[in-house]
This record gives sequence, C-alpha cells and structure tokens, in this order.
Amino acid sequence: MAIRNVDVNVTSPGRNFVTLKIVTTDGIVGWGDATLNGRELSVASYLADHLASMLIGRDEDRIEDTWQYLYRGAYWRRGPVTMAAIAAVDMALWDIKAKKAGMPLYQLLGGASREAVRVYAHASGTDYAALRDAIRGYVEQGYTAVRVQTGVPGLGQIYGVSSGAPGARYDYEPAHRAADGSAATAPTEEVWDTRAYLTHMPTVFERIREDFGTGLRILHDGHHRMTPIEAARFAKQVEPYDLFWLEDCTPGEDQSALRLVREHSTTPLAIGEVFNSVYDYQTLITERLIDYVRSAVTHTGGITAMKKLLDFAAIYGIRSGIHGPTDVSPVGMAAALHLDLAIHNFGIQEYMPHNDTTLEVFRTSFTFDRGFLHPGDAPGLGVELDEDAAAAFGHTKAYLPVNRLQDGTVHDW
Ligand code: GCO
Ligand code: MG
Repeated sequence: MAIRNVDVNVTSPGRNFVTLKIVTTDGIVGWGDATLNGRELSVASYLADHLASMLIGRDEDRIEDTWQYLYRGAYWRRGPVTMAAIAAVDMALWDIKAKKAGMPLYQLLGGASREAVRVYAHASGTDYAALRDAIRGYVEQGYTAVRVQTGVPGLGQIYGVSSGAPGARYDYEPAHRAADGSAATAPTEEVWDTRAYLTHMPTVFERIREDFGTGLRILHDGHHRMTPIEAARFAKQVEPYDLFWLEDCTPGEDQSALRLVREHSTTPLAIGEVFNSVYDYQTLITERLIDYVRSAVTHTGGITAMKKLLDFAAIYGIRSGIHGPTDVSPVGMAAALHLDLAIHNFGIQEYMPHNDTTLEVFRTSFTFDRGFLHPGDAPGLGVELDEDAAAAFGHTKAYLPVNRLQDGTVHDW
C-alpha cells in the first residue's frame, strides 16, 4: 500500500483553514491541519507546489521516515510555513495509521494517562465588570481555569479582548477581514502603552482573587509585549495572585530574556505559540527557564515532533500547554487532545470553541464536559472534513492587527 492522492483544501467557514487530505491506494483517508493564521496560502502552496508530488507512492506507514525526509532531507529547515506543512503531513499519516489499527490515535501514543483533558477558557472584557461576567459564565459551565485579558484605561481596542458587541465573545481572534466581511488589503492597527498596562493589570488580578477565591486557575497572556526587565518586575509583582501561568511575557526570539524574568520571580512562565521547532526551546528547557510548552501541534511539525519535544520537556519537569485557539482547525485541535490524553507531563489545554459554521464543515468527535475535553474513541484523529460543505466558503484574505506605541512606533506583538 502507498499514498495515492494528496490534496490541499482551503476553506473559510468564518475564518480561513488549510487542510491536507492524504488518500492511500486502498482508500483510507487521513486529514492534517496546516492553518497559519493570516499566512494560509503560503502553507497551501508549500504543500501543493512542493511536497505533494514527493509523497505520492510513498509507504504511508513510514511516518518517522517521512518526517525526516521532509525535514532533514530539505536544505531549508524550520520556520512556521515549512513546519506547518510538515505537521499536516504527519497528522494525516497518524490519522491513517490509527484508522488502520481501528483505534483512536491516543491508543497508539501509549494509551490514556488520564480520564480527560483539563482546558482553559478565554475570558475578556473591556472593563472589569465585563471581565467578571465572562469569568463567571465559564465557572458556571464547570471550567476550573480561565485566561483573563482586559482593556486598559486610556487605550482603545486591545488584542485578546472582545469588543463586547452582542454575540461577539471571540471577535478579537481571527485575523481580520475588511469591516464588511470581504478580503482585507492591510492589517488594522492598535495602540499600546506598556506602562499603562503594567499599572492596571495587577489591580485586575487582585479583584479576580477577591471575587472568585483561591481555587480558580488564572492564566494571562502578555503577547510578547514586555521588555525583559518589565516582565521580571511584573511577574514578581503578581506573585500574590498565584497565576497558573504568565504567557509570552517577552518577544519569542530571545530565549535568554527569560533568564532575567526567572531570576526575579516564581510566577510560572509559558511560551511557544510562535515557535516551530524543538531548537526554539533548547535553552528554555535545559536551563528550566519555563514551566509550560505552548507550541501548537499544527505549527511545530505535527505529532511526531511534538511528542519528542514534550518528552524532552518532561525530563526537566516542564509540562504541556498546547496552543488551541480557533486558528488551529478542529483537526489540529484533535491532534492536541490525543497527545494531551496520552503524555504523562500534561499541564493544561487551551480551548476556544470553533463556531457553528466551522463545525458544520469539520465533523468532530471530541466532547466537552464541565471544563474537560476528551478526544473521543472514533478511529484516527476523529475529525472529518466535509469537502462539499467546505466548498461553499472561499478563502478570504485577512490580517492580524499591527501594534503601535502612542508615538507611532511599531511595537512587539
Ligand atoms: C493564544 C493566542 C492566540 C494568538 C493567535 C494568533 O491563544 O494564546 O495568543 O489567540 O493570538 O494564535 O494567530
Ligand atoms: Mg497566546
């Protein structure tokens, strides 16, 4: 048996997704997620124009060899486009192998290490009252962990914070189309002031602890916006509020920046959603500068690479916190859930539910129950793309916003 067909599907049921379909000579179909928010067509081209023909005729069972062939065999290694493309091939091959075995993928990864996967929700609000209501809503649904993001007095729309418009809980998240829903031609711009943010945020954590007590796991995302010394001071200052983690406090390229943060604080640190290789973590893991690995399976070379990365992290007592916003497709989310259920050093899983339109196009078998997800027991990843439904939604160009300081300087994400 061998790989017979490789197809790349680009669809936009509310937001853009890139999905790889691999079909074997005996008709087994495997799906992989290759979505790279705001740069989707680059990965689609990498797959369709460069990799697809290399895969035809290969033995679909040789997952490790195929991974090495695409990674080590290529002259140009790493980078989000390459690693998202390799991830999609890898996921699709694992999907096929598990379907052939008649088992959910987590069984092939060693079987379940837990009954279900604890997830955290995204709560946000332009002011504290709105944030508190959002947190309360999640606590009532059974969530035990919530990421909190809020507006900062004096600043306008901030990334990660819902505008508060009716029914628009996650309106900050996808890359933005034009206001009328058509293709955007350039990113929108937001204004940022780190000093105002650093003054305001600790007061928010204090109120959350007053209102929700000590039991709730509170997470917060800094979106790479602080300098090392700002991050060190902030992480130290918020220690009394016992964050589950502070995410992406400094720009991702500079692994040594986290040494400074670590020297000054015991607030747990998470980073990695913009990383795409184990080498992005080498210093962070071996020097124990972080507590959680935030990579997406979709952007870090797939299940094969993530399993190795997380096993490496486990040696240093570092746990998983796999990236799971809606810019990984339900296929990528399922891949994360199978790993989460199987690995020993699971920490927590991010969960932003996809909207109904997306879920009509991707048929999922994972289930949510009172703050926990389970990948389900369908053979394979447990997600199927309905290509007819997908065909109704053409790709629509969209951009993540650009961030500027009040004087106009382009700032970090
Ligand atoms: C998170 C994130 C995402 C990113 C998004 C960008 O989930 O922690 O930071 O919401 O902003 O993945 O494409
Ligand atoms: Mg993040």
